[in-house]
Amino acid sequence: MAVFEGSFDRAGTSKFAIVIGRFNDLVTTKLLEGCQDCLKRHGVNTDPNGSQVDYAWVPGSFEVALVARQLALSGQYDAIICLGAVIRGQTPHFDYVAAEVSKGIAAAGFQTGVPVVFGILTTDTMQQALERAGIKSNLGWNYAMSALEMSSLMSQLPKPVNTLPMSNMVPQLPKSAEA
Ligand code: INI
Repeated sequence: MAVFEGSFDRAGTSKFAIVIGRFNDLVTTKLLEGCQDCLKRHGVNTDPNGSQVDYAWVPGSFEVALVARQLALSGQYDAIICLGAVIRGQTPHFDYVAAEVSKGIAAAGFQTGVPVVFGILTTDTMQQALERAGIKSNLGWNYAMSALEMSSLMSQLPKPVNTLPMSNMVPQLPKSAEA
């Protein structure tokens, strides 16, 4: 029998996409920097003109999962990293955005079989978010580590023999729209 465990030594050949929310970009650009720093130090070429990392900017965290799922469905990436910052305000808006983005990111991974990393900060204050995006530590680094580990782990696992349940979850175009 086997023990499956991700390693960090095949990063030089892996492909990643990073989806970043512009909302609270004071925080998300810092998460991105931490993420890129980690990938670079593990041998990944993070240049957007290179062949290893693509970037997709979206308006806010609510849109992250949709784009992550589409990128995952392309079959071009070993892992997708989602970055966003949802910060509690005076209204319940936070709860709706936080709930949808977490469910959406989980669904994107389940539906596609591609690891989709949940790099969305959910904090009560901007101060707490900034502390986690560079002032004290930078969780962007941790999210990149998760992507490296999961892409390596998934490549080692036995391949699914029956993909029918998953393909059922991908919406099909109505016949009339196909021609
Ligand atoms: N988007 C965020 O990424 N973080 C937030 O804190 C946030 N708040 O609080 O409103 C936020 N809202 C925008 C949302 O993600 C969508 O972009 C918008 O609703 C359009 O669909």
